[in-house]
Amino acid sequence: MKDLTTNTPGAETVKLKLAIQKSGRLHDDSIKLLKECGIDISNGVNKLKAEASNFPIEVFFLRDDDIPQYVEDAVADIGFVGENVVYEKKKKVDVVEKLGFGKCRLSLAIRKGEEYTGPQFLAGKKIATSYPVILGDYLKTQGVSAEIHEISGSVEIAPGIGLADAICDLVSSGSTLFMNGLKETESILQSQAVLIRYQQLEAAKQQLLDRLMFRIQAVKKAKNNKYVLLNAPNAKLKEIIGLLPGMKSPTVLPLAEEGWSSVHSVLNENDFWDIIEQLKAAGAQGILVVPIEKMIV
Ligand code: PRT
Ligand code: ZN
Repeated sequence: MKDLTTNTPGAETVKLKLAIQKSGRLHDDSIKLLKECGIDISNGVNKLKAEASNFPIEVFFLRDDDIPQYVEDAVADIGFVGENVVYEKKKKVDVVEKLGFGKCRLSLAIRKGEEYTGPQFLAGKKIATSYPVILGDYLKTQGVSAEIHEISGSVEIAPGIGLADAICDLVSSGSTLFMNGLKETESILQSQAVLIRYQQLEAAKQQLLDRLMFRIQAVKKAKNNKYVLLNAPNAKLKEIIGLLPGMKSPTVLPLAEEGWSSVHSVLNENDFWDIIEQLKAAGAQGILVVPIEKMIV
């Protein structure tokens, strides 16, 4: 296949334009992900834009709310932004990949002392939110008619100052709700940072995006897996190997001590503890668990 990203002398260099949050909750993790993908950003004097020294990518620093619009308009080719913002803005962009950070949920909450009787509780009530579109869609699907009061910040104080009966806001630990005397009643959207793409991306840029996606997926896979080394008595080897999934099959090496082998494998974070317990019970010893930096399968 012809490499469309190789630039001929004199021709303009093809670069992927990526929009990330300028400052806020997603900024550091966005930079960290790029770094884990081997992309170094030198954010020099010009804080609006930065170039990568070792990958054809240009990074724009923007407010998260503006990122979907910039990507729809092809001012940026791709962006890292919360799903909550993507679904609220309803711009024409493709959601390509969940990035595994910025996790939160968009929830409804009411005063702690009140008894929640289901979505109908909200009928005729005033709900304060920065997410009128997502909330409006939710109320519609529930067949509930309520008044949506849009505010841009400090939504959680609205019931306390008599501005609203309920709120619909992002929650992660729940402590903001708790501190404001509120309780979560329904979670209407699970959200995390995603990679979005301009819908008519040209071939040369898509090829760059494919290279970036290859790296992002390797980083994500590595985070979800652990490398495990253990010692097994040969008599138990078959049983122990049977417990291990591995990338293909586990590596088995003889130990210096007669009758023992060293077994190496990769375990998924989700069933990690279950399998470790079973391995111990089956006679495995000296179990070492090592983080994986990149995983290419
Ligand atoms: O300046 P800019 O417009 O770019 O930033 P912003 O102030 O709009 O956004 P920012 O940085 O606060 O959040 C950016 C993104 O982070 C959001 O769009 C979400 O996708 C994601 N995210 C993850 C969160 C939270 N967790 C979160 N907890 N965004 C906001 N919060 C707020 C929430 O609004 C509430 O005030 O944190 C409070 C609740 O947190 P807990 O832990 O007390 O429950
Ligand atoms: Zn914002």
